Amino acid sequence: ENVYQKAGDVGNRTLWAVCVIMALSSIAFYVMAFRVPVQKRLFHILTAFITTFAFLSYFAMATGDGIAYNKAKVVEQNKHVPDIVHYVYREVYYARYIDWSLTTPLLLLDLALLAGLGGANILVAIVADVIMILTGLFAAFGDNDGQKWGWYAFACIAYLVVVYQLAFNGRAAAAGKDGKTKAFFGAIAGFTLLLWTIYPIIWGVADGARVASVDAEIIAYAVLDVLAKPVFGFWLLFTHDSMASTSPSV
Ligand code: RET
Repeated sequence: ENVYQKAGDVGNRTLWAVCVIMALSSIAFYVMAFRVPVQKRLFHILTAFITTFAFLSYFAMATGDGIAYNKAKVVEQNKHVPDIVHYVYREVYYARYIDWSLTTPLLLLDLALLAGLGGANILVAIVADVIMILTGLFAAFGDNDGQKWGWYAFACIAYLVVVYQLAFNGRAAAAGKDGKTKAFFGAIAGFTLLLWTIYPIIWGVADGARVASVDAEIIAYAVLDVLAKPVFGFWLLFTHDSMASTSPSV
């Protein structure tokens, strides 16, 4: 017998709730962008785009777009009877990966500009990040364990490159800035790394091992997404607005 793992009412309502949160925070960020001097506006625009992409992705998922099934073969072995083969179909919300492939580079750019990270390091961080998301997408559609966890392993290696760029090169770059910027970069980059590290764990128990239900997966990502985008954004913009001069020279 085939088994289907899909979202229920709780999952769907959660998707709608996050869709509304992303829409409202995008509006707030665009309004804030108009109110700051143009030299400070780059952070506001970046951050507003991040929640705009997330809004579009949540609208897709809440209305049933950007979702596909991944089929996995499950073989039950039993000593005395022939093997029983059945298939488990689980929803994969691929709209997330489209969102993440655009928004995680923008989030990194926010942090890189805050720290004053150099061009080569920014490029390495962003390319590694895109590799992480795209290999994660292939992992989500892998149809056997070797393929699924193989892609997952590549994604994790790419993630370590991102961590290295932020934690070492980012911090080194920020050390050359004024005390307030330095301390703020330490706090917001630490917050980011903590949150981002939870994503592969959720993936592992949801899409990976399929122990978590689709509703639980939706709720977990919803909490993380709200912290990683709107909460991160308000924190960054309010702090940045109150600083004398940390605007990037672009
Ligand atoms: C995947 C699975 C493969 C292994 C790794 C992953 C990392 C994902 C991350 C996502 C961050 C998303 C954010 C979204 C904002 O709303 C693709 C889950 C390492 C770090 C910050």
